[in-house]
Amino acid sequence: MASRAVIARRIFGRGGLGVAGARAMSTGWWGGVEPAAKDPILGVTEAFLADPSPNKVNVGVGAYRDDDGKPVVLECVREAERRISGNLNMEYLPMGGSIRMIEETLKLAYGENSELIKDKRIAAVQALSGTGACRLFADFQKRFLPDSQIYIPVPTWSNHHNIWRDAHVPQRTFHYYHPESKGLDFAGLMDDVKNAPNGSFFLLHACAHNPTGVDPSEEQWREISYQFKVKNHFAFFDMAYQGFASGDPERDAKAIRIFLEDGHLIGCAQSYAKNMGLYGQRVGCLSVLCEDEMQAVAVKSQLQQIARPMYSNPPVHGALIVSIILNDPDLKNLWLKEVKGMADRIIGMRTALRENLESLGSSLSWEHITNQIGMFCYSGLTPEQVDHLTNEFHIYMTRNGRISMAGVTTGNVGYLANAIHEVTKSS
Ligand code: PLA
Repeated sequence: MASRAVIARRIFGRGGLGVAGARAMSTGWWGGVEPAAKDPILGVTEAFLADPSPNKVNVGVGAYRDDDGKPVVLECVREAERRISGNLNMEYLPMGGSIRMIEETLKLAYGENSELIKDKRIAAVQALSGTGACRLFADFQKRFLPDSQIYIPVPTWSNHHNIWRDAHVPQRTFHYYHPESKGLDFAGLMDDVKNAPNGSFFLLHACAHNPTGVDPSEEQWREISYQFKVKNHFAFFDMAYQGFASGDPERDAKAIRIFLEDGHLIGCAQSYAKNMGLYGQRVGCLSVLCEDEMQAVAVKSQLQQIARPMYSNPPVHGALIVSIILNDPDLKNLWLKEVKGMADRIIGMRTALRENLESLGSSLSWEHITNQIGMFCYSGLTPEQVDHLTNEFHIYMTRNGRISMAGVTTGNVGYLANAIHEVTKSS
């Protein structure tokens, strides 16, 4: 057998590897790489897929299923695909993505007749879905305001922490959820807003907060916006579930509209993963509202420059689907109907889960299941109870007790309720 040195000479020539190369070779190139921790959300899907049990239930990741538990391609998307078929130009999009898609996407967040859009005050680029939009913003924040921090709600979508960590933006937290009341900790939130240094960055969930399903009321949003004005804070809205809170995307943009009425300069991440079911197409948008058109041109050019060395330009197919749907009034109406259909099925499952638990004689209160909104139920189950559900009943959810209501169906709700009752009845 050839020695490692001989192999190295064969691969790297007479000079061999040099000192650094030899050291790397002696430990293997990646000898220092430890396995990464499992992702708290996507790791649940991996575990679910590996489980051979026929009874298994996945209420981990927030991916909508129909009442048979099947993934859904919306009718409006199918029609858009039919129209694309055969005509698709697969050339690169510009660095900033599809202009037509962005125009329609901004209307959803800022309003159909927004003056801000007409005045071209919004710097917007197509992003790799909501995650990519958040990451692009975090990198932009670091590049142009390197000393700034970001305030993140407790709890939040776990990936928010990773995103701002990898962008090297220091993180602070603010109070959001009250575990006893299973509602909003409004007093704690307002205190944190008041006590943060003037001009701080805050990450806000525009609607259908993940994981808690608890949103501020309209009145509370007005107070938050007012206090942001007093403190000159910057609001960055992550809007990953527009349409899933109320069934109506327009109503779900209310928090953003309140901030706009009050004259804030906001940032916004939008995603079509959930509300158009385009999960794997990775289509979304990052927008930054600027003081005037000139500033918006500059900001957009910088966002594009951040994108260029990372992925050059965003994918074309999903953007085309969105443009076709939103530019055709009939298809747009069909989309709105389908979003409402998804939201309504989830609301129905909230009622069913609660009723099932109550009819099993659970002495605990399950009112929060129907009070919470959006895709998730923040059940209050402990990590140990979740482990119990997974190990004994093959029910998969994140260890923070979040149940993706989008995965609950008429067929599995009884089984789920019974298992939850079993693991909670002694508590
Ligand atoms: N922001 C929030 C608050 C989210 O919940 C999610 C997705 C995203 C952004 C990003 O979605 P996108 O990049 O696919 O547009 N959250 C999911 C999936 C649905 C995930 O963790 O990636 C979840 O199960 O929480």
